[in-house]
Amino acid sequence: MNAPFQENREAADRSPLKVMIAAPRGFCAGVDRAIEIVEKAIEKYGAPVYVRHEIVHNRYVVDGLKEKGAVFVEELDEVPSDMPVVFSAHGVPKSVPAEAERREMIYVDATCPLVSKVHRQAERQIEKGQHIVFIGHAGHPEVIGTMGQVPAGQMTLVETVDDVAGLSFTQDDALAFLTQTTLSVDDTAEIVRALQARYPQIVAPKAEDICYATSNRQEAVKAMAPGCDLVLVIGAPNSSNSLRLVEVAERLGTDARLIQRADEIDPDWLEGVGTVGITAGASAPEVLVREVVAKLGEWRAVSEHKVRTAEEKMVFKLPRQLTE
Ligand code: 10D
Ligand code: SF4
Repeated sequence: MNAPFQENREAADRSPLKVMIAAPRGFCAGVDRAIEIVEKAIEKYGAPVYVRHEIVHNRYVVDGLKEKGAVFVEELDEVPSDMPVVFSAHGVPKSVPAEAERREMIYVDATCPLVSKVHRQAERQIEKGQHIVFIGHAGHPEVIGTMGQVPAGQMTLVETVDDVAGLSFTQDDALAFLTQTTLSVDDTAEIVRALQARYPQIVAPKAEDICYATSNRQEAVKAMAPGCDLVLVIGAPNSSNSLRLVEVAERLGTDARLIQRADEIDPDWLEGVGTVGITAGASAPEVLVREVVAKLGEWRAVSEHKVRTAEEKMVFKLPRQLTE
């Protein structure tokens, strides 16, 4: 059989696959800004520029910046004092910039302004004498960063409704709550309800701490998943907002898989599947979405459809030290 004939036959055999693509998806304004900060820091100071923690939770992004001259480390003590360092978008405890100042280092803070907003609220609540109940996932860098804005013992972490039941505050205690920016909107609402039921005096944040990007991406999956047999979420296993997108789809009864790259898709997942939904976490670049669609197109006759639930126009300014 000659090669062109075989190609035509394979194309004819490929059964149709409807590919729904959620919007908004992928990069948020805080991630765009953080990546640009690293690029601009390399331009300004020259390579290498150190970055404390993955700038955002995405291996493709991190590898791309490594090629441009970024060196990723987990802790500041891994950075030589005469080298510039960028703090990741997730934020850092106060002790980190304090240590950089003590060592007279050049540092650039890429903490997302929406995470910094939560940091400032935490400071204000402590000034008012309120103990903070913080809703978040233990061990996540944003949680470590936010809890590190206040003196030890002044913020208590809760992860679940059960944790709220285990709190030993009374209704006479001055309490306030704050949250991580990348939580499940629905789970958080339940935890907040439990807190308010036990502690009616608890002070809520001025505005929702879960950010616009997190809630928009969850909303889009809610609109898309019920019409899909399978949802693919492009994101890393350590990406909180991406993991939440998998949960949203699963709770609607749709199978969902977290993948970092197209080569992780097992063709068996597509058995009996007529419609696949695709979304991407806030740290996953669009090029990876196109890679996934192209991979599906190798196996099936793909038709693409958008499911848009919101428009996003948010842009954050770069720190002045990189624009002057
Ligand atoms: O794990 P995550 O969702 O907090 O971070 P990721 O780097 O995946 O996405 C960007 C979100 C940030 C920096 C936290 F707001
Ligand atoms: Fe900022 Fe939200 Fe993006 Fe996090 S997910 S970097 S809080 S915009």
